[in-house]
Amino acid sequence: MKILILGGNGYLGWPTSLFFSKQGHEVSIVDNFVKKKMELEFGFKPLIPTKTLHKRVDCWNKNQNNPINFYVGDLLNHRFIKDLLADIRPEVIVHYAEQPSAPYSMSNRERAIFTQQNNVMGNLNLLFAIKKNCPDAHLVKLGTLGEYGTPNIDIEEGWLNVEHNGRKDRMLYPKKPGSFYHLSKVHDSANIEFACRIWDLKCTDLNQGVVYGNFTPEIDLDFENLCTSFHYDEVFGTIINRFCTQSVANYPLTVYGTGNQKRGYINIIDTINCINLASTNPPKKGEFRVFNQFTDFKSLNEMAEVIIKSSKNLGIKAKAKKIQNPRKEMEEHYYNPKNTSLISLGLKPIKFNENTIEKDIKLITKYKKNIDQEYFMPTVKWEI
Ligand code: USQ
Repeated sequence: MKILILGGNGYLGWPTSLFFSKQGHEVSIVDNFVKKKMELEFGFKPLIPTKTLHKRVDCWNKNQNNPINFYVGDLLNHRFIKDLLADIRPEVIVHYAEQPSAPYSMSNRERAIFTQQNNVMGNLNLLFAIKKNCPDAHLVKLGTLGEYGTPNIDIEEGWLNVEHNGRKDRMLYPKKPGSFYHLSKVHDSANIEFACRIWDLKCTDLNQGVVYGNFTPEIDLDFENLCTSFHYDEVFGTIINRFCTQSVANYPLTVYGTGNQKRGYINIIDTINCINLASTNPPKKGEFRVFNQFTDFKSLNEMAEVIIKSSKNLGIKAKAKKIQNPRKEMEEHYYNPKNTSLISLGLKPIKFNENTIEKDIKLITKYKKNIDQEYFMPTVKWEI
């Protein structure tokens, strides 16, 4: 397949590109490096030093016989993406190129607006470019499980059968997201569903849970030269990656509020397996297909427990500490999201447990001297 990875320099985009190249597909990457600027705004650095995209692509292309191409460009530049799609004519477009952080979007007005402009407008430009230059391409879009929020009913995969006053219809599942970032993905989903319905495009919207992990089989071929960006700070670091890093630093795991919030999780290797399953099993023309992409769901306290046990097995004495929740979110709630679609396509989930997390903790330990404890306590608050 000809695959275009948008946001191919990111935590997920880079390992996804390596995976597809290794499988023999023709891979092109696009990135505008805006994440670097966002990191610099806060002064945060990833834990593990990464080579520039140029160096990583060079290293990969020298050692593999299936080169990756890369382009520097911004989805906000409609002409750029339109011309690129005309040149490449991809069959699959994996879209990761969005501002990915909830705290970033909640830190001030400018960043809330940047998040929605960047994500929603970039995605719209992409939809127009697909319609014009490759209407048969399959758009695989990274959405988020957080689009649904924590409703008091079961969470279906994107759609809900509704009966109202004796009549029935299939509607987009009602959304109750928890940040301007999560909202940007809700807006994307609505725009994509509309484009599928009106223009006959085809899309898989992947409502993904919180990702954890710092290696994939392809990265492991040459970790030092190929590793991906791993954050543990309060803005870009996700919960499991933060907890594992805190444990290595002998810093109490920062559980926000009661810790009874439940979230869906997925290992970085399974993210890529899911993208692969979606890409190789495309929907039909005009279909807006939604998969919930997580393998496990747990409360933050349960998750902290697993990390504490795993750390103990490695001789690290970790503990959790409940701190005031900087976010406005439900801490006691019903949670039952479905995830049967990807499993029925063949996903064999990596279970989140003491053993799987051990390798992550060991790897973090190798970079212990880079940990900056000032990144741990949250300063971004939902109530400004
Ligand atoms: N949390 C803590 N302690 C911390 C950091 C976070 O208790 O030190 C809590 C948060 O309050 C929240 C949960 O952990 O209840 C998850 O927070 P997170 O920062 O790991 O995840 P979130 O902000 O929801 O966003 C992340 C990714 C985002 C993705 C989303 C999937 O940054 O790109 O869309 O996970 S989901 O959470 O399912 O919406």
